[in-house]
Amino acid sequence: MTTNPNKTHMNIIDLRSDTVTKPTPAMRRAMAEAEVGDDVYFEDPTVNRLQERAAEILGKEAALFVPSGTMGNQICVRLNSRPSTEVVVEARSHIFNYEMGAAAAVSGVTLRPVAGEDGLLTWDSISGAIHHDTPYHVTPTSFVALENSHNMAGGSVTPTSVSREICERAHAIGLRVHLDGARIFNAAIALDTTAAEIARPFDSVMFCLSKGLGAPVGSMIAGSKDFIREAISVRKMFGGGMRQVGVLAAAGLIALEDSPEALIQDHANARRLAEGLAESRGVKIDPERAQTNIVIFDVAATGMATAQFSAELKSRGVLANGVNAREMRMVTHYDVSREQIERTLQIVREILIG
Ligand code: TLP
Repeated sequence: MTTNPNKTHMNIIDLRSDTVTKPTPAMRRAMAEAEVGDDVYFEDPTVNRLQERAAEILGKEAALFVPSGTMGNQICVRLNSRPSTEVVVEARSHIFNYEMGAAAAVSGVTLRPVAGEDGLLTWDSISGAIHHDTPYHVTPTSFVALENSHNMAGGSVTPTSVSREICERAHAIGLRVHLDGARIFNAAIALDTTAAEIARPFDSVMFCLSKGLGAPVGSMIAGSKDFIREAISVRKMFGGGMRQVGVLAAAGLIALEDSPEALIQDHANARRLAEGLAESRGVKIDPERAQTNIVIFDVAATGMATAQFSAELKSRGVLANGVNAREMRMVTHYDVSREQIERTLQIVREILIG
């Protein structure tokens, strides 16, 4: 990847999310020069290329460019379910907590959360929550959704053997399985495997171009040809049919080719951050749990709630949010350097001493 000018001009250290990354110079050039057409007529060559490449990388028959991860997940919820059924999800998952109740509002389904240790679901932990062959008055399960890496469980990863077992056992009773793989490339690095290997047993997969991969906008969904054909209609219904959107797909193509490898550095930075935080007075975190680019740590023993901790950081030029009253989240990404990680740790120490 080329040198990133975004980094050098920033005084603010923005650890709120990997969604804050700005497009690289190569992305901006590709966007300016993108060949475009009306994508609702399937005439945007750059979008078509992005979709083909995403399908290839994920090892699926087809893929579709969508405006956001939320829309991607919700198109999959719609297609994998029918109204008056339940979807089994992890208790801290994005679909359950951060998609504005969309599954109920737009697909007429309820969500059945199951809490997994470190966000990890196993067949044993979910099988009791699955309603299959139950009396008619029990809400039937339509499908299962996993999240890998798991955002609010601190970027934890589900081993491929565990997700494979869930998919196999679910398929055996006629249930589909969706993967919210917003950060599937981070998961692939942590698991020392490929995104295709993670995606293989799933019926539908969503991943984001606009998080660690650094594209300004967009996510992809991938699955069988039939699934994606139907997804095109649902995307249109949700208002996600876009026109000369090759200008965005061009950045997405660069993100797909150039960025996955650079995530290794984000993971090393997250681990360093977690180790430094573990040595800070009153902060609770097991650095071993920082498996990818997300660091969640407990500040309750510092005597500060997260709102105050965030405010103290902000007044010293570091942006990070609380996920609740006691846990903070810091996310490493392309626009944060190792020096900025060290500076963040120094600032945390200052706050805790002061
Ligand atoms: N995550 C955002 C916030 O919404 C929490 C973030 O800053 O991490 N799945 C997962 C696992 C996600 O983390 C996110 C975004 C999405 C789906 C939704 O993607 P967008 O924001 O593109 O709708």
